[in-house]
Amino acid sequence: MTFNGVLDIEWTDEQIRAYEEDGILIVNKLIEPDFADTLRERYAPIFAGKFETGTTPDHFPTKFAEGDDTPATRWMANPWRADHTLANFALHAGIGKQVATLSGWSGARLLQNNIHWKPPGAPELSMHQDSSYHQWCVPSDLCTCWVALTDTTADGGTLRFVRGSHKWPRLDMAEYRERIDALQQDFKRFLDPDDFDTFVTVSAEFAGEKPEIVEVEVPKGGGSFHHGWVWHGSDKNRSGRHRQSISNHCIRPETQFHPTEPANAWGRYRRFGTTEMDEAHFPILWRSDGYRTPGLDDYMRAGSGAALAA
Ligand SMILES: O=C(O)CCC(=O)C(=O)O
Repeated sequence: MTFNGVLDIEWTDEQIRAYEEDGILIVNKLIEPDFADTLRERYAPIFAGKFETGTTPDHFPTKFAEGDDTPATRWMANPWRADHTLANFALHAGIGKQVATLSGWSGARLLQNNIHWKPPGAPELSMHQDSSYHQWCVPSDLCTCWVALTDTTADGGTLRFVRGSHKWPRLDMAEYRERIDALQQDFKRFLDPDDFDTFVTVSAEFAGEKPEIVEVEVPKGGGSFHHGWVWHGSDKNRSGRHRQSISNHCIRPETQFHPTEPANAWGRYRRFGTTEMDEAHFPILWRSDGYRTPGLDDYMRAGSGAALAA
């Protein structure tokens, strides 16, 4: 049995239809507010480089001392490798089930877990499409569950979407490749862009569409789901409040490595002689037939996670 701070949600037909149509679904409560507080309390030490397990997260561009309020966006990928408490969100079967049942998949595998922290004054985060960075996955279908760990408002730099943009015609792969290369070389450009809307403007013109922006304004513990091709990002935090969030990018359980497309940083987890994904790095959180990567619950219950076990 694992910590039960994640809600067990049965989606209505209307919610599933809305997600298909808009590529987004906003929900006022996905996890318990107490659980949101517990997760948020881990942010100051982990961004200061204190790793409970001794393992470094996969991407950790900048360290910030505890108490440092510099108005810069803090981000890291796969902090679950470093922290048992954060693993209680990242590896939770309930998050996998929410994603899979909303997307119409047989289950959900974790591709990448992110944490973001935008202190007052933190800049915009470039609008982007998650799937564009993961063309090395076959299939490259993505769904992200994003949860606010503080109450969010439009002036507080919350997550924002372009409704229905997953259905827009897409730019060619060379454009995406250019963006990925730029991202690899310079995270700052992504976390503090000159114009965070550039890509959406270009993409909307190409599609002949007028972007309809939707801001995720929810109480802490609420959040959203978005399709991998939905344009999203966040505006500057113009409020006097900190804004923290956690998200899981998920893929279908049967996803494999593309045989030739470079997998960027994720290529280090590719095994020799096979395109299969290793569950130690891309665990299956939930599958409708009851399968779940063995050992996840033990990992969630270890260390600081023991305090969360029900
Ligand atoms: O929380 C944010 O500002 C951005 C989240 C996001 O884009 C993501 O996790 O993909």
